[in-house]
Amino acid sequence: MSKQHRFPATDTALAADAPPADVTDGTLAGDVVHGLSATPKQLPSKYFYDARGSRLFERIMRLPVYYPTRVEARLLRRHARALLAALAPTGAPVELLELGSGDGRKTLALCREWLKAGANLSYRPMDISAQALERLGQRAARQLPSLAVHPLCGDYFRTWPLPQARRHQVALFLGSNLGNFTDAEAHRFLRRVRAHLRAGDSLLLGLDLRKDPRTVLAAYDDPEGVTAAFNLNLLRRLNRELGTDFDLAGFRHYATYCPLQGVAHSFLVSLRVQTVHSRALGQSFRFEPGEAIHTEQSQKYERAGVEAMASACGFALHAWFEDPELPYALVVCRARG
Ligand code: AVI
Repeated sequence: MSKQHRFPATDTALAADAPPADVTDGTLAGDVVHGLSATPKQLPSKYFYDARGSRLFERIMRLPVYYPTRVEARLLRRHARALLAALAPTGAPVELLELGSGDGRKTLALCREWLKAGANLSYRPMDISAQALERLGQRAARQLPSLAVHPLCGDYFRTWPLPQARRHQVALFLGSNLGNFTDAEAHRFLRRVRAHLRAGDSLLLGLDLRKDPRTVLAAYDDPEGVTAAFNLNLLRRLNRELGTDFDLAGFRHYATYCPLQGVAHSFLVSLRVQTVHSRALGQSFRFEPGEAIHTEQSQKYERAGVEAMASACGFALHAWFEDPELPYALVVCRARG
């Protein structure tokens, strides 16, 4: 699964005095020079998802301790019809736009239910991975031949199609992907989504909620070490693409969860003093023993905060579907006029 939406992973609390992440030119080289020269050091989580990283993320989603994927799929199954009623209340034909669809497995199951309920549906999965869209197209043709699927490959906001006169736009942003943004980035992202919708159109967000801190922490520190491999793969990628000489054995995955802020953080911690050199950048970076690179944040939400964020970005919170066992929410937002 590709993750074009991942902005550089900075955290306002961690890097209060660091310049905003978008001061870089947005390239891997620019982001790495900026991030490894900053205090504390940081690397954008969007770079997790090379081919190996995407495969590792697929494995994470199947881990027993990684509950978000499972719980979200359960909510989509349980509330498929109620979601349709909340997202498209007028019964008008629906243009379903999924931001970061990957191979669309969960969404196709939702589409099946909506078609059974008589919805007039057109599905536009958006992703930067042409491969994932290809797989999605094949799966859709096999499982739901009557569904009109129009994949869009590239940046969401560049490929977003013009709204069609009689179609209600329903945007999906699932997987608690919003949680990998800082607050400011999440607001900017939602405002951009709002700008592409008309008043009355809808947005469905899948958001992980605050819960027992031990449950959250376990999801980011699995005993099989898949999350550790996923995190360390970032350094492997830099070795390949920027000619760095990171010794992966010299760094360890470390995850934390702060129940006050509701944020899980992932780090790569240097186990000794070491200097890493990049051939491509012509630059070296020194690490002290115990020095951390911040690689990801995963925000866990609460309803009041989601309501305020939606409202600040031009949406009204319209419906909330929450799992009774493991707090996770499907949030229906309506674009305000
Ligand atoms: C993609 N994203 C929502 C995942 C998360 O939970 O933050 C990425 C992830 N990182 C470690 N495990 C999963």
